[in-house]
Amino acid sequence: MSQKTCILVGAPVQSGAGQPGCVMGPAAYRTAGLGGALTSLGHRVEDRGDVAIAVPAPMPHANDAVENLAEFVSWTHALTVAAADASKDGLPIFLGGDHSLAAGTVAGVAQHAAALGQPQFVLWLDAHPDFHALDSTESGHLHGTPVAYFTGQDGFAPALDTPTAPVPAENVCMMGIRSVDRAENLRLAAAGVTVHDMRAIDEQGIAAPLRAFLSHVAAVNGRLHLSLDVDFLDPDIAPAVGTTVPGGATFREAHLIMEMLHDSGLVTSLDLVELNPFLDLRGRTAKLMVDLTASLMGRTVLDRKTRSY
Ligand code: 4U7
Ligand code: MN
Ligand code: MN
Ligand code: MN
Repeated sequence: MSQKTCILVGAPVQSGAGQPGCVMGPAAYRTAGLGGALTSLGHRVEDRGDVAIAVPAPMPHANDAVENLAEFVSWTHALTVAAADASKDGLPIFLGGDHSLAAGTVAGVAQHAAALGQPQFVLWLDAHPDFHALDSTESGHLHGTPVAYFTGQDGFAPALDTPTAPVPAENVCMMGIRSVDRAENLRLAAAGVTVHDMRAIDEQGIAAPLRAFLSHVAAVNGRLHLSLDVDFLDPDIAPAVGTTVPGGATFREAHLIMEMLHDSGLVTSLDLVELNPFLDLRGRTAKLMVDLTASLMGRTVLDRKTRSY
């Protein structure tokens, strides 16, 4: 097993969500034993603490629904820098925080990939595609926008410039999708994002589409960012999230994805997002997210050498 340096970066962002609680996410992951799980797998762990922003002056927007735009802009700037920086030193694990943080984390890791001359890919595990721009969101909750931002879509200026290294929309693979707004549907198709909705997973399973995506990433020597939204999982096993949608991934589907990702050796950065510990049941969602991270980082039931297939 290859030993990694895991860099924990807390991102206590909740300005992008519709209800408070995600601010407690980084503390919940530490409490659930994320660091210890990684060291017991033989990895080095460096915890950089939590990123912070200064309280910004309010920023109005022509779309009246938009909430907390100034906070979104500040977090995106701060996390882009933190992510580009942490990527130089190891495998960053961003402890969210709501999903608006991925605007910054993905922009930052993609900057690092560009500096290395490698293409950046993103595996987006979520009930939602998070493909709104500031002009199209109806809820105004900016955790519904990060993919549009880091793929360089229109609709963020002048609040935010296009990222310096936008991820090509064709390099984004989504799985678990089961709640898509009309504006997102139109723009996803136009942009060329690969979307495996739950209907496709019901029919094909998770392994075949994932294998196809991973072999493409490997063939072009890509770097792979994994963004894991708690609501990818079925709410029965992962209740601690503000935006539950029935019919999510099962316990084994989720672990199988992590196990296959581990075997691929391709993942170079990770977001753990949307955990709202205020909604959890005795820490079970936080612990499940830690266990999934452990599978991603090499935990197996059997020693590989004793496996018979
Ligand atoms: B999450 C939504 F309308 N699309 O824009 C919106 F369904 O990071 C949900 O994936 C966004 O949890 C969910 O508010 C953002 C809604
Ligand atoms: Mn919301
Ligand atoms: Mn999301
Ligand atoms: Mn979601």
